[in-house]
Amino acid sequence: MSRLSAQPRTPPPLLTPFALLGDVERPATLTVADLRSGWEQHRAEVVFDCATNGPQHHSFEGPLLREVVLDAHPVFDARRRKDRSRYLVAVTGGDGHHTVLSWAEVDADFGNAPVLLATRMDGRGLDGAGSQLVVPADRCGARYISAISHVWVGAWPVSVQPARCA
Ligand SMILES: Nc1nc2c(c(=O)[nH]1)N[C@H]1C(S)=C(S)[C@@H](COP(=O)(O)O)O[C@H]1N2
Ligand SMILES: [Mo]
Repeated sequence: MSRLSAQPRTPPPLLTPFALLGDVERPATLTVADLRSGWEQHRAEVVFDCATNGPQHHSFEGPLLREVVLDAHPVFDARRRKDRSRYLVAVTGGDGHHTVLSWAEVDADFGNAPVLLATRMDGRGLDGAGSQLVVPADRCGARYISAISHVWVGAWPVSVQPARCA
């Protein structure tokens, strides 16, 4: 038996990437490793309430959602606040659970919320599980989408039809 085949085999870690898509010039497929190496990592110590399990305390690390989304070049006019304020960010988990944020919640000129795409939870890498959305100011845990599969960015499709009275 060769030395190589005698080595214990550790299977390569499963990677769970997500798709960053929508009204962006540069759609991307990003793994947790990409999120860790491509952007500054921020830390958040959070407590959120879960209806089934009670309060959860966690420490998360990862890039800011807005920095990752900006690098995909959303098609808004970056210089115009009013234009940026029309956009939404929808985040979906592998099980279909999803949530919507307004772009303005995370935009530094508006809500400036330090929402993260986590790469680590409580010191453990999320490479296998997939990234998790971290919304530090939320009291409830429902927007902490785990195993993220899609991040969609786009404008609310406003109908400019005049409202009609019945
Ligand atoms: N993908 C996915 N993420 C999810 C959920 C879910 O059902 N699917 N539940 C949310 C809810 S309601 C809570 S409270 C937090 C924490 O839930 P847990 O403690 O069951 O992990 O995860 C959130 N993230
Ligand atoms: Mo929850």
